[in-house]
Amino acid sequence: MKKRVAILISGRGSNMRALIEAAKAKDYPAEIVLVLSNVADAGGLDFARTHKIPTQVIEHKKFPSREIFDNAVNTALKAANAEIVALAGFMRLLSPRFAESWHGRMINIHPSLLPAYKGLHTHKRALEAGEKLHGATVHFVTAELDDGPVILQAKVPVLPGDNEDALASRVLEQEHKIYPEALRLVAEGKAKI
Ligand code: NHR
Ligand code: GAR
Repeated sequence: MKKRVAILISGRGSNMRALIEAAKAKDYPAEIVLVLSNVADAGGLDFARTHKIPTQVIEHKKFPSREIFDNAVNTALKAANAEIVALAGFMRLLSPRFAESWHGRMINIHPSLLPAYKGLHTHKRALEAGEKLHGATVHFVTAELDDGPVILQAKVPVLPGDNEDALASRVLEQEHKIYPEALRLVAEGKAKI
């Protein structure tokens, strides 16, 4: 049986697209059953709709607190019978309670070589620090930001003359390779906490 996966997005959704494309393969161990966005006009929603994947918008700004927003997201995930949650450019911190209730079953892709550069603006900070090596990490999500066990990483060089955009697109290309691979490992039970 394929594992039922929900993807959470906030924007463009190129990593979501990579997961949807990978999941089309007959032998892929996961199926995408829901794409949920906290932003109503997230670009990724259109792609999901075109591919006949159920979508849902839950706007965080319509909720009085982070916890109440998280509860609404959790209710949607349960209604879709999701077994695994994949954050793909999802830009809202999740409350500890939510993170704990999906412990070992929620993963994220983060654009740095964790534990370096947790949080936001990773490419800018790596450039400012003069790093020679940068990359992306797929990790299990825990209550602590960008702190859960690492599943896969990809390294890319920082090249002379790089700006944020050039570096981001070099990293993104690798993200699209490692995220589907990492989800496969989790769905097969080969990567676990
Ligand atoms: N939630 C938990 N509990 N643990 C993690 O490791 C999480 C998480 C939620 C999202 C993705 C993460 C990233 O890979 C992620 C990991 C958003 C923020 C943030 O500060 C930080 C990290 C990540 C995602 N968001 C602001 C907030 O107040 C809003 C920023 C904005 O809207 O632009 O939630 O980088
Ligand atoms: C990706 O680079 C992802 O790693 C990063 O945002 C981009 C989303 O692109 N995620 C974060 O910074 C999480 N805070 P996408 O929407 O095209 O997948």
